[in-house]
Amino acid sequence: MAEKMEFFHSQIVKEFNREIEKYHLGPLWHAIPELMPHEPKPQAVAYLWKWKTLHTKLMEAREIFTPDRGGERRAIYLQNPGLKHREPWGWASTTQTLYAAVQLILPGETAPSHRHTQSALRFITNGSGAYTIVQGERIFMEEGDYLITPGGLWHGHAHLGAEPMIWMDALDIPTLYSIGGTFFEHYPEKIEQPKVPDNYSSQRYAGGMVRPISDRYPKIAPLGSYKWSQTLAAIHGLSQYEPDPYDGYAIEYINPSNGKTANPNIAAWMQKIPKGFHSKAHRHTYSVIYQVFEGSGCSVINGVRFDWSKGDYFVVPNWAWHEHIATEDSFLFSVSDLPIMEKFSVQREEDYEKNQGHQEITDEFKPLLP
Ligand code: GTQ
Repeated sequence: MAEKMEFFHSQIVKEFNREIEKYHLGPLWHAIPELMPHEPKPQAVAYLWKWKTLHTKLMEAREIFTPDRGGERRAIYLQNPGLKHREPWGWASTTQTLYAAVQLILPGETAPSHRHTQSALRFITNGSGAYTIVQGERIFMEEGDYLITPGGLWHGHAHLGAEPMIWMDALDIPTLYSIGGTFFEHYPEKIEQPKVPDNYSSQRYAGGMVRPISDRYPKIAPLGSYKWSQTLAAIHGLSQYEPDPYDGYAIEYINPSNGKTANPNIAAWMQKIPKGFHSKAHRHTYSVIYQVFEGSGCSVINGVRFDWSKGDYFVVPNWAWHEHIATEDSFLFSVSDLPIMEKFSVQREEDYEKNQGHQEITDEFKPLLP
């Protein structure tokens, strides 16, 4: 070992490392521990954003940015402090692979139609009365609904209701950015016009897990929105039985024509953590962004306690130990890069075995200064 250290710190090695830099070359012997560690060393950090901050900043943005003036959406994204060094704009990375934002649309506003290679999803947290139009289908949005816009589909939004509406966006922006797969196009008109009846896909799938016979062969996004009433019914059905030790009563949104995740690159779950439930800790290679839809409690992430309540967002980075505790009946919406990890065959999970599956709490979360 000492011999190895001597080698790395010897003058001749250091000089050579510097010398080859001039030719845009790099020494593997120096880089390998950082590039290929024994297990994932996430650059994203565990973090939490309070609803009060998000709401205040969105309200301040009401006049700063309007879709009419800027031609885009009024969305503010959650920048992971550990990934800020990514240029430009921190790659808008909430985790290493995913972007999450809060979006505000006011009555009368229109967010123009566009399409891109990034997959998008929305989870409606506040208000109703706006629709999103995806490939000619107007889908009206209500609190608790989950909506998808897989890559390549036209989508725009307009608000016909009377109250401001806020939702969560999640996209695979950092992944597409890093693999060089970004394409983006504006729709020729401001917003696409309807081509099928309103809420067409959720009516076609009103029965839940039964599909129209014409959807026998897998289709991209045969169902554009998953209504809260159905999600809640599924959770109530589950919650008569034993909870999952790690996640309480959790369901995954799937594509009803092929059984896979609703959005090909991004998994989405809704979970109920009943009052008093304390989950066991585990870790996995996928990272998760949570939105606290209802309730309050805390999550312990790598020994640090993150207290959360309604409206907050928090991130569990990849390979981080985590467990949840609810002080009231709580509903957590979450998105993860599980399908990406599966595509690269790196999905792994590990139980926390010490101390009956519970971590020792060594600290509590405090926001980082910029
Ligand atoms: O609403 O279509 O937060 O295209 C980022 C990119 C939202 C959207 C975002 C988008 C959208």
